[in-house]
Amino acid sequence: MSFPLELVQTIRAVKDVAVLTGAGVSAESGVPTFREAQTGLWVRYDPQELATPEAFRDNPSLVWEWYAWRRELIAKARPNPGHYALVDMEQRFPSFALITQNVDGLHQLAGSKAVINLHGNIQLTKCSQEGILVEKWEDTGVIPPRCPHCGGLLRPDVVWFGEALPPGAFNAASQAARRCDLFFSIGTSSVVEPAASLPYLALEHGAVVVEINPSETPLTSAATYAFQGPSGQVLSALVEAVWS
Ligand code: BJW
Repeated sequence: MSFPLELVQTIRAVKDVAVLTGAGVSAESGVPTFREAQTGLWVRYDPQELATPEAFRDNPSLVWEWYAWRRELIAKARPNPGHYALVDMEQRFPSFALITQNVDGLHQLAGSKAVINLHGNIQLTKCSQEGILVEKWEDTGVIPPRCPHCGGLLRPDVVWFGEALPPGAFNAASQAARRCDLFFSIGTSSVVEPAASLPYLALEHGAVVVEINPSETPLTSAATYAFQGPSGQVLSALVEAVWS
C-alpha cells in the first residue's frame, strides 16, 4: 500500500496528534461493529433502540442480556494490528491523544496509555439510580441484578443515546482536537454526536485530517486524506511507510 509523500512528510514533522476511533477498529478482533452487531439471537433488535434509557426502562432484562452477550464476546477478543499500530504511534509523538468511542477496552489491552473513553466501559457496572460503580452484587437469578446499596437496577457503565458523556471526557477530546496538527478518524461511521464533530473541530483549527475506513462516511469528502481499507492493514502499512 502506498501513501502520498506529502502525508508521510507531514506525519514525520508533526508534534501533536489526536486519533478518534470507532467500532471498525475492533472489527478485525472479531467484535461486531455497532451497526452490524445484530446477528444470531439479536437479529430482531436495533442497537439504536437498545442503547437507550427508554429501552432499559421498558425492558431492562432484554437490555441487560444484550450487554451480557456482548461482554462475553468482548472478553474473548484480543487486540489486532490496528490497536498495536496505535500503541506504536503513541510513542513517536510528543503529544498524542487517543479518543475512543469503543467500550471494549482493547486499546488499553494493547498498551495504549493516553486513552479518552467517550462512551464508557462495557466491563463496568453501575447503579441506574445513584450512578455509582458497583463491583459485587447478589446473584438471585433475576436480571438485571439489584444495587446492594439502594436496590436500584444495575446497568452497564456505558453512554446511551440522550445521555451526557462522562464529565471531562468530551472536554479533553475537544481540547485535543483543537490543538492537534494531525487528526485521524478511524473505523467510525461518523454519525454519532458529539464524537462526529471532533474531526471538523480539528479542521477548523488547521489540522490535517486523515480518515481510515473501508466505506465512505459523511466525513470522507471533508477529510484531507481518506484511505479505504480495514484499519489493521492500513495503519500497519502507514507505520511501515513512515518509520521503517
Ligand atoms: C471498519 C472496519 C475495519 C468496519 N477497519 N473500519 C446533533 C445532531 C443530531 C443528533 C444529536 C446531536 N447531538 C446529540 C445527538 C443525539 C445522539 C446522536 O448522535 N444521534 C445520532 C444517531 C443522530 N447523541 C447522543 O445522544 C449522545 N449524547 C448527547 O449528545 O448528550 C447530550 C446531553 C448533554 C447533557 C445532558 C444530557 C445529554 C450520546 C451518544 C452515545 C452513543 N452511545 C453508543 C452506545 C455505547 C454503548 C454500547 O456500545 O452499547 O455508542 S451508540 C454507538 O454508536 C456506540 C458507538 O460508540 C457509537 C458510534 O458508532 P461507531 O463506532 O461509529 O460504529 P458504527 O458501527 O456506526 O460504524 C463502524 C464503522 O467501522 C463503519 O463506518 C464501517 O465501515 C467501519 N469498519 N470494518 C476500519 N476493519
